[in-house]
Amino acid sequence: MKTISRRRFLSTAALSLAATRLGAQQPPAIAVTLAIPAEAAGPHMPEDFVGLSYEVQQLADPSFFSPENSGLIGAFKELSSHGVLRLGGNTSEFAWFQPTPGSPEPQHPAIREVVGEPKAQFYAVTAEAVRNLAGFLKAAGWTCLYGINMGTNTPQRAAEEAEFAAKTLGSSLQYFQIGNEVDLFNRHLRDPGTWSPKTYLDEWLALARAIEVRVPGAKFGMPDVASNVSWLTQIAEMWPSIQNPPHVTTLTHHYYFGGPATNPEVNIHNLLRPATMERVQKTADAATAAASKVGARVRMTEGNTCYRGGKPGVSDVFAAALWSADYSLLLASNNYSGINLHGGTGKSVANSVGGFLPGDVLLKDQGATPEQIATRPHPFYTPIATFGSEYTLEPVAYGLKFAGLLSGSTFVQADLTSKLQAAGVDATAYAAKSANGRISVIVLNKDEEKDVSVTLDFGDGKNGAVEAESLRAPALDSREAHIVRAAVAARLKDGKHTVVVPHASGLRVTLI
Ligand code: BDP
Repeated sequence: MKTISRRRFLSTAALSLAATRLGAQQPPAIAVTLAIPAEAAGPHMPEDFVGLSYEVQQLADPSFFSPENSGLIGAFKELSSHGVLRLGGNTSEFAWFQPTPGSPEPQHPAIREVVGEPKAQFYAVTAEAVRNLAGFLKAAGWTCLYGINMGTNTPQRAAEEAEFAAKTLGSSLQYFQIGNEVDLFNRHLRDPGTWSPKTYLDEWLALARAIEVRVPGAKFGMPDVASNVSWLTQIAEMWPSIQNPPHVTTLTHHYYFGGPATNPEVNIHNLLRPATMERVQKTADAATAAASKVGARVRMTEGNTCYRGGKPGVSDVFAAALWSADYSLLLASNNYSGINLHGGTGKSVANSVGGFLPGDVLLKDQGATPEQIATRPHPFYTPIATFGSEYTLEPVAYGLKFAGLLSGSTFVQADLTSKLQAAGVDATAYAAKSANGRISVIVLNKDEEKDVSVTLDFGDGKNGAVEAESLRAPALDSREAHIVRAAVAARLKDGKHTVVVPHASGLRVTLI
């Protein structure tokens, strides 16, 4: 499962930035018993929960998402046999649809240039790129959330593109997203004096209605805010006043733990500590309450560890795997329909944030050579990295894949995490039952030092065999991650099973 070559690993390990150094002396494992109820009455984690997010600008090269790009198709399949590709990002506001070769570029409105936001570099999304995307999705077995420009578009052009995308993508299209991070449009795309959830909704409705005319029954996800989830609440409040509202299946928001790379608060310790997920839980509470008002589900459609392209030593190391596993399962257990971790090529993401990646500046300031910098993925947070013609799964992708082991299962409602944390270990746990009735428990021990000995109590008289897989790496700051079959006792004893989950590792135990 290892995807990073030894040479690359050794050279990047020497560059490791994180302060995590594990002491030679290990404290004894903390013992915790978790009672696992047999009833699965919680949310269902969809089969296609796992997803990735890419910039629309990625479509400017029609050979990237193409049925010919077998390396990328292989990497997608390795991550998930049926995931969801979301196309959006800051660059989506500068795309214009070119239905036939040579059809003229439209007039674009003037926009303000702001540090950290993309420059007004307009580019064409051609019919060929959309056709290739359709072939790519079919080959990978993935579906797509198709992002349409809102920042610099017209209803007529949006509808023309949507019609072509709907016809070309067919059943591979889940829904349209119009506009990216609209809560930040006041920065560079709209008048900060008037921009609000209300003016957004009016504009969005004009675009969605135009699309509905040409794509009857079109489905939408919205509003794709960067972080201001109160927009979801306000939209849900306004929703009943809309006559014949367009079919919104999903309320969406983004999430980055912190940023940019130069921010010292973006470090492994802060990423993994319980307070990080407590804040995630608050957002989830607000978002799911809004979604239930409009009869939709929530999806986290773009996110990662560190905005503006990620941070070397945090975003591209094993800590990010434990973070993504935990983050994914926390949202799944809150009834999210899925998540899309952002990534892609260095160029597309650099363009999305104003032309360069702050993580590169950080590495240069720390004295890294160009060769050393080249051993890092670009962008630093990307789940699938491009090294030459090779596509490799990064640690953050392994965490997502590990969480995906519960896809298709229904959560058992038990507050396992608070039991672990009350015992003084920075660990979380989730239990779910698969369609064929098998119970799995995932324990994520994010603690930098403490091992935890977990006794899973499945109830008296419960009998059965056990199998397990672990998510691990030599250290939190390793540029690698592994999902491997773990050696555990094969059978339950009196309905109980005790496993040690070492610090900085994850374990899945399934009763078979
Ligand atoms: C989001 C944008 C995306 C960027 C990302 C980042 O939607 O285009 O690539 O942040 O800052 O705000 O890394």
